[in-house]
Order: sequence, then C-alpha cells, then structure tokens
Amino acid sequence: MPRTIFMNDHLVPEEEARISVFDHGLLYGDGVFEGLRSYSGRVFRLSDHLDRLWASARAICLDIPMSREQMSQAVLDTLAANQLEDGYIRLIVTRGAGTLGLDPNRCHNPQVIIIADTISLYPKEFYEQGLRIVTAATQRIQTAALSPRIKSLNYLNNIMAKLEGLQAGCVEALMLNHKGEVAECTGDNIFVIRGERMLTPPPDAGILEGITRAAVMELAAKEGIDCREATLTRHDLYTADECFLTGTAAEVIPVVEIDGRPIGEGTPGPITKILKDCFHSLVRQSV
Ligand code: PXG
Repeated sequence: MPRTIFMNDHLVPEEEARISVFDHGLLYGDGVFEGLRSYSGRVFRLSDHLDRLWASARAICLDIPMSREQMSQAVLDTLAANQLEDGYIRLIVTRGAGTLGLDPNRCHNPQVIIIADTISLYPKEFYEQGLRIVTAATQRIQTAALSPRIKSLNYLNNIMAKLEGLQAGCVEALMLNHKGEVAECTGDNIFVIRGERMLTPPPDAGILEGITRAAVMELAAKEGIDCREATLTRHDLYTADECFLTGTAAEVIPVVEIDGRPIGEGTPGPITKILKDCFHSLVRQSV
C-alpha cells in the first residue's frame, strides 16, 4: 500500500516524497536518523529517541529545522495518516542539497523525513529457538574515527558486518572494537548472563546506546537481576550461561550459538525469557 510520508512540514503521498540528488545525505551519508516503534498507537519512548536524534545532530553540527514538539506531533500525524497502530517509524534528517564537495556549510536546506510502515520482525521461531550468530571480521568503527554513539546515515560499517553474517547464514553478526573487545551487533546491543550477573558492554566499548538496552537494564533492576556494564571479550561470550540481543526492531531475542559454540545449554535461558516477557508487557503499557 502506498504510504503517506512527512517531508519537512507536511504530509505527501509516497510518489511525491523526493529529495535532491545533491543532498549530502545521499552523497555522503551526511545526516542522522532514528528507528522507533508504536504499539497500539503509542510510540515507545519517543522522548528518548528525540533526545538521541538531537544529540546525533548536535554532534555533526546539523540544526534540525523544527522543534521537538513539532517533531513529536509530526510522528503522531504520520502514524495517523497511515492508519498504523503497530508500526515502525523512521525519522531522517539530512544535511540537505549542497554542491559536489564535502563542505557541509554549502548545504542550506536540511530535509526532515518521517516514514511510518509496518515492521517485518524476525520469524517467531527465532524468538523461541534463539539465534545463531558469528563474529564479523569487520571491526566496529573506532570512536576516534566516528563515534558509534552518533546514529548517522553512514551505516556502511554495520552493513559490511551484516553481509558477513548473512554469508555465514546468520541474520545478525557480532562486532568487536579495535581492541578486540565485544562492542555490539550490527543493529542490536548484546547482553550475557554469567552466574548471578547480567553484563553488557559500556558506551566506551564503541556502541550505540540503545533505547531498548536502557529499558532492559531498568527491567532487570526491577526484577532484582544484578546488571552491570563490563568490558567483555569473546571468551566471556563463549563461556556465558545465556546471551541475548536488544533493539527496536528485534526487541529482546535470545542467542544460542556464537561462532559455532553453543551458549549455555544451547537453548534460550531462563533470565532471557523473563526479560523478553517483561519487555513485551512494558511496550504494551508505556507511553
Ligand atoms: N546498535 C546499533 C548499531 C543499532 O543500529 C541498536 C544498537 C539498538 O538500539 P535501539 O535504540 O533500537 O534499542 C541499533 C538499532 C533494524 C535497524 O532494522 C536497527 C537500527 C537501525 C536501523 C535498522 O534492525 N538501530
């Protein structure tokens, strides 16, 4: 079904939603984005996603040409125009049209695009049986080169790793940082359970600080699970009792095998199942 797209300050039919071939978002991946979900018409943690979008934009000296209130309203209007209760929302802000040179100061027309669509989730059996993943040879880009905390339109680093995963028959791939420590997956954060503790890499491992990650850490605290940020190596993953990934699209998904090694019993673990259920209840109740 053709979608209705929000472009800058109004809703247009999909066929009319166009950007310039001179847009630096296209020419250089110069822009920022967010991926959000709505459940029963309510957008999950909209304000956190807007905080991250504005932080990403600030980091690349991009002025978003509207207020947060206008952006919130535009998200709701786009969902309504597409009659979506349970949907996936993509917010994009590009640098705008400039010249065929890098200079961002020559771009004067940042484009705000909001797309609302249905979400294609991983098949149900992945949630029940768990994912197999592999470590990609492509390292997560170093913070000093481009901070992974910026959710920029330049996702080739992750796409290169995703390709490696797909070539190995896996839908996700693990990315290490330049020190060989565990960072995250191509579009998901990673957690392990070791004994009584739940562990996840800290922001300075070179990760995007996922909004699902933060929500799951809060849920763990409420459930009395001791969750901490910790530097992790592949050895810590291989010898963990449980492993799972978090992300807006994936929600909470168990991992049962990494690089051919079964994790724990090789089946989704009990703490993973508790957090998956808690997350499902959270998204269905919160604003
Ligand atoms: N790390 C990276 C590198 C990501 O891109 C996450 C972690 C999880 O963050 P949230 O805030 O969603 O919990 C992401 C998520 C997709 C898709 O289709 C996912 C993301 C971006 C684009 C597409 O799965 N980002």
